[in-house]
Amino acid sequence: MEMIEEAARKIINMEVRGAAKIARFAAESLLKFAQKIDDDFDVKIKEAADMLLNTRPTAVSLYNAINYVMQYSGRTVEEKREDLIKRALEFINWVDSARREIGKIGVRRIKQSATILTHCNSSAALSIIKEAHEAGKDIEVFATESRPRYQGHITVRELKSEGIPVTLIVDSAVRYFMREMDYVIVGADAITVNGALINKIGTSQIALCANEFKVPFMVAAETYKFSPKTLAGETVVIEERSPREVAPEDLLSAGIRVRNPAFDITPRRYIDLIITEIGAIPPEMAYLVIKERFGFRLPTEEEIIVSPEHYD
Ligand code: RUB
Repeated sequence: MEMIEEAARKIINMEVRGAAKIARFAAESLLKFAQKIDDDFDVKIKEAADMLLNTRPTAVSLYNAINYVMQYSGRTVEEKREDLIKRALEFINWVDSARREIGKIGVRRIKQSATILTHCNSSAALSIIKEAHEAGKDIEVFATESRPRYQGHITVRELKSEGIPVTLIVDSAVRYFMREMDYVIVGADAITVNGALINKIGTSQIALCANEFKVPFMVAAETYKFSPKTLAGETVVIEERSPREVAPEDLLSAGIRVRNPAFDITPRRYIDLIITEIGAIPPEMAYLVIKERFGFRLPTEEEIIVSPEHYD
């Protein structure tokens, strides 16, 4: 279990972050752990799954990854292990192929010469941008810092290393630059049944601003980011992280109250298109994606409950 505790720690402290990477890492961790179980397979793997599930509450990808891998079957420990490993590998392949597919579909929406604004660090959004660059399009990117964790720094390094011209801006400069943008492309932590997007805090302000300037707002989201729990009436839990990520110790010890939500909700009316690996769809189609991907079966009570709070 030490190995799973270590994996959970890496997700909590954001050494592994971003919805796709978290989901892939969880599937990989369960696979490695399963290889080591000698007896009581069901009990031990369930304990590991629960521990991973309780790391970050907003990323529906984590929940979908774990549910996918945990639907293994078999009579003996060997059979169960084999099936779980097969399922984990299938999920990992889903993550990798979906990202590539999103790039190929998304690139068709990008004109020959374009300036694109992105927020945070999304592997799916960057897949479209990189694909456009590789296709010989004249692409320039503006990336927000994405306070308080500065994932924008990861984005600018990543794009620079691909030879894509990129400019870093503070989050509050979005409206100042919006008139120069041709598209906004962001990733997703979750898509709800009513087509709303849950993504890095600040995304909804950017969407409002894009709407004001009539700049198309596109979301790159693999289908495993769509939330079957919302079909059952659940809302997506918004993770609130430690005040220490935002304010220095002297402010905190002076009793200043800090709120630090990590994600926000963008209603579907501000979203032009969601680019998934099964096609570019309007947000109104979210229900159909959930139905196609996860079936009609509503999640059971046990599958729904995750303990939401996670402070450091
Ligand atoms: C990451 C974030 C990303 C989505 C999508 O937040 O909001 O936009 O997870 O990323 P955090 P990807 O850094 O807090 O995990 O497309 O790579 O799944």
